[in-house]
Amino acid sequence: MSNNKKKLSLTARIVIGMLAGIIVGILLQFAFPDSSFVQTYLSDGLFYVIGQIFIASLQMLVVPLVFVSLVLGTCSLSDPAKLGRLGGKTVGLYLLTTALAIAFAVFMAVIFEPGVGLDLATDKTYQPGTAPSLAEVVIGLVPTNPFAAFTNANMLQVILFSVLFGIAMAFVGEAGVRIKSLFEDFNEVILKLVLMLMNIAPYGVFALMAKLFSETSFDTIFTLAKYFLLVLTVLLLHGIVVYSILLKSLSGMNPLMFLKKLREVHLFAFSTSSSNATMPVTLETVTKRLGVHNNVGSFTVPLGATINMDGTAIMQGVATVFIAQVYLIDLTLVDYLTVILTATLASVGTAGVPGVGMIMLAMVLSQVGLPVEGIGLILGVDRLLDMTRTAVNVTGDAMVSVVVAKSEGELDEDVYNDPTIRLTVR
Ligand code: DAS
Repeated sequence: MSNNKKKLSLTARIVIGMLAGIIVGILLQFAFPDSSFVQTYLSDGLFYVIGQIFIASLQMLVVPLVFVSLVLGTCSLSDPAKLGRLGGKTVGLYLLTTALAIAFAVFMAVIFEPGVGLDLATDKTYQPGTAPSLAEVVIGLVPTNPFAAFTNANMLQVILFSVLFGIAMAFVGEAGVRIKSLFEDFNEVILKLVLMLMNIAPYGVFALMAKLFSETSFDTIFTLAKYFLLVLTVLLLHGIVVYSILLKSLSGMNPLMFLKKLREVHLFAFSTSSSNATMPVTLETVTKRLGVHNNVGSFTVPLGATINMDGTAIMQGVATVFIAQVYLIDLTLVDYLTVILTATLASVGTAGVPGVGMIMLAMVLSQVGLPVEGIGLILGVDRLLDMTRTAVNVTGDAMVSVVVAKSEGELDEDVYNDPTIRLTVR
């Protein structure tokens, strides 16, 4: 064997891990149906443990990575006015794309009527969690105790504290320069840790997929096929077509190169169903492969993982219309506008973790007087949809990062257009 056997790329190894996990999961489900051994020792045993260790290892890095990169990014900004402009553009684009996403989803659900003619008795009652109100989100931005914010991974508070810390550092002269140099070294170590941990991704992805596909009841998917396929279609149209149009028209950058370089990010988001867990990979990709300077990416990516959830908004748009149709409730135009506004604002206050879309959906449904227990109808297929909508969520974060960086002259277009730049996971 030649000793320079080309090592499979990380993407290839993750894809292989994913496909193997799906095949093993399906085989276990059909070869050993209702097997307590498989459920106890594999689905809830080995696969669960490996999968959770993989996700935890990624989440372990989120708070230190966001703090260090955001402090560095903020203190490097030439003038604080630029920070205000950066924040305004970023938040504005995030809210705009989310509102666009859910309006598109509501329109498609009204046209294709996924819930019409379905007689779905709801035996599942759903006790939703509660998403915070907008006022609570705004008040909650300010950490009364930064250490508690770090301990609890309260990302909006971590982001605000990091930005303020970075701004202050820029005004303390020599001390700030010394601290910045320390943070630069710390940042290198954290990013190296991210790349090292990506080596376990194929195994973690295998375990997550094997568990999921050994438990997913495919008959639920067939019953809800129209709903499932409609959400999937709108997610793919928004994630590929709409984002490509927005990227090209707002930044002039090549959408194909963008989507090609986001492959690892998509695989992480798809397998973890968590924007937060994927964030280290998103940040590494946006800065190192798409050429977004760290003082932009370190702000837009963590913020996006928390407040930008276009994929989630799409699910909520279709689910709301679906549930109204199943319960034979006619929604008015004002109801639809309320759904669009509520879902857009609800996405601001919730972290990017698995299943958070369902919690926010309960809030959206109650705003328009729809039965919240209708969520029980779609829970069975939500996990598979969560994977895809998380991939759309993080794509939106990366797209806005490129657009904002380009508009601020903080995009290295040579890096963006260089197809050979990869994530070196050594
Ligand atoms: N899983 C969420 C995320 O991490 C999305 C969702 O639940 O809708 O973005």
